[in-house]
Amino acid sequence: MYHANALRLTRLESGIGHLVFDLAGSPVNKFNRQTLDELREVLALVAGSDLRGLLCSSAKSGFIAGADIAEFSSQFRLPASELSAWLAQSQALFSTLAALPIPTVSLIDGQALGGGFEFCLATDYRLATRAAVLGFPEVGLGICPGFGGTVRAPRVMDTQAAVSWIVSGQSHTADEALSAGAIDALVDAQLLLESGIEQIEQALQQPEVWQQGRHARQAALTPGDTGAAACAGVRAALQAAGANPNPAPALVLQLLERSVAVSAAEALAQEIACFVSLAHSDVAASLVGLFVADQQLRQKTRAWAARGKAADRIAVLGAGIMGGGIAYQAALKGIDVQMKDIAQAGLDAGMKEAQQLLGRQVQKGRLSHAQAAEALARIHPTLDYSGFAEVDLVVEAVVEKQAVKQAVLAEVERQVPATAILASNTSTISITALAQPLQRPAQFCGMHFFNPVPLMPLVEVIRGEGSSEQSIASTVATAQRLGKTPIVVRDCPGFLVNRILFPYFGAFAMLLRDGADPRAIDAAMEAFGWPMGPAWLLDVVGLDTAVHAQAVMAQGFPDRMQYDFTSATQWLFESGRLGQKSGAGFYRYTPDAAGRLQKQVDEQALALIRSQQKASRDFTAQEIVDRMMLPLCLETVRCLEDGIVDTAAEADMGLVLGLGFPRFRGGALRYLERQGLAAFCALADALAALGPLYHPTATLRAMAAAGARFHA
Ligand code: T1G
Repeated sequence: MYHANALRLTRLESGIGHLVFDLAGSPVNKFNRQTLDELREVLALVAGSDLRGLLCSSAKSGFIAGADIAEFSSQFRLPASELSAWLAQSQALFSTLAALPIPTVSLIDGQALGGGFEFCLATDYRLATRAAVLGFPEVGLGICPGFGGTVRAPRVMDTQAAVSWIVSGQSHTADEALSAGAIDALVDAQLLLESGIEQIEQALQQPEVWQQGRHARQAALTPGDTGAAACAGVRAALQAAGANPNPAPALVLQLLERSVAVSAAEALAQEIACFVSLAHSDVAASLVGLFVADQQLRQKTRAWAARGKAADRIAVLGAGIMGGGIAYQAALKGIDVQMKDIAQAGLDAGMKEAQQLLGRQVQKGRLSHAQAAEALARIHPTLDYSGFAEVDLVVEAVVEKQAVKQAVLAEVERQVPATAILASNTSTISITALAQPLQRPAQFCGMHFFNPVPLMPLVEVIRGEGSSEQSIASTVATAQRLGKTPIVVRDCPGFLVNRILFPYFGAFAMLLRDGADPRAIDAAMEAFGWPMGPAWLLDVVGLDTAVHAQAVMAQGFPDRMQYDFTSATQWLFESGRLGQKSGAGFYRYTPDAAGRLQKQVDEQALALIRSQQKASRDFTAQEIVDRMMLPLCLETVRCLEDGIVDTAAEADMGLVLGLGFPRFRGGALRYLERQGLAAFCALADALAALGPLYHPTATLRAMAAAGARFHA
């Protein structure tokens, strides 16, 4: 009856229509403009036909992934009137579906999220397989459902569950959906179509039951009943969770509190107003921007990985925290690992680290005891090079000293097959410099993991001057196989993430020099959205590591990273404070009953810092944020200009994944862009006396003058 790019409609023998979603050229079905246009045509066709009922299903592994998020960035820049009109049109479409004069059934196998779930809610019945995943992820994008979800869900499902699903943004299994009343029945995948036909026949035999359901979904939920009570429960939970920089959960809850008490028609209009105000927020722009950036990054990664070959067998040199973590990660993903160290004690520590990490997976129910034992057996500790003749990739994770790394790399190069790739897990040292003593520099690159390896998703894959495309492609493929998100960057001291982090630490050092209290700096930066402030972060990194890395950065970028004063980090380090690892740094750390380190104020450290300050001085939170964020953002700009990273999207993703840059701010370049490039340069000029870390580049000034942007 209908066959276009996204939708097909066929007439089954029984006179029932079967609508199939199958968007050409896309791995998922989504409501992009074209699909919505086709849906309009199909519904008009159905309304004018003699079909007895309508079944809706998907030809892909998922049902429908919602509205097309890739279209949001441009849509959300539309003025309120145009954005409202788009939503009103889509809502009207779903209302047309809900009002068809025949029974309608969604057959859900796989994900039905956001607009995809809203579609299902507009049909009379929902049958799902065990593979179904349902939910409203919109708040995670800083918005709320916009195709009638806030109106239909509380009227179709258990109201409290509906409110909680919408406000939390979480996805739910088919079983959860059944108990929440989000689906009518769980059905075997092979019987889905047949069950749908039965459901329609049943509705046609009992039209009053079928019609009654529709009528109930148009009404207000009576005040004082489940509607208000449901919202009250969720409000208490939301308040208990504390302040959230993302306004969407609180605003959508406010919307629901109002809209459950009015008619469906009125509630739909209220939903549009809420959606538009959220869509115009900075947070939505950031979160949607990150979704698109992630999509772009994944496309690049796929292209790289397709040209390479993931390692089947790897070796790790150095069984410290990083080496042990990398070995664990590889073993977890089914890869055999030789873990070499020069000391038995090192190997024991590395094995203990892996064992503990696997034990935690068992505790959390993610691995069985047998699976954990199998993974552990994949790690082969060794003091010599046994097994190295069979490896595809060696990750060097020995002490962060150029001469030591060079010697170790030159030695291991003689032990591995000529086809093997060597990768250094250095965090700062130039890959080109490390390649100097190697016979096969083309097969050498950087592979920088972040600590703790199992939790941090980012791996920087670093191209030295001599690294071949093939080595980079295979290292990307291996990082992917390890379950990580690789970003390919060009070589320089610190690469992308640490090159940007160290100017931030430089800003911190200057604030302390100028009289600030480290606790005030941490408080301001945590309020800004960082998971931990810079003093706390330095304690986690280790003050010895930070001092050492700072020296490497100063040598690499003496013009702006060589300081003419001694930093507080250096003072503390010299007084024997190494951060968390020694129990004291900027703060003091004592383990609680569960062995987790608790951070406490350390008067001794504060006294030491004060003794180096000319005078203490209060800075406002805004002053602190400006002084801390400017060098970080400007270094990100320089990395982009120097070609260390290819795109603004990758730079921002790198900071979010590698440093925990607050997601709701979208990354350094988006944050900079939000302030306006000209305003940002003016702020930098006002702080220019602090030194070259605060000086905008000529290109940034030119972009500001031309009104250019980093992100489309
Ligand atoms: N829009 C655009 N692209 C999407 C998409 C979407 N909604 N969902 C998936 N993709 C792309 C994805 O980027 C990837 O692209 C490819 O499809 C395969 O995805 C008005 C406001 C559905 C659980 O937030 O959670 O509806 O890498 O590799 O692991 O109320 O994708 O091939 O270029 O992730 O099987 C709400 C987001 C929108 C769902 C599938 N919906 N997607 O996971 O495959 S807002 C979402 C997901 C909305 C209305 C509102 C997952 C998935 P590429 P994948 P997967």
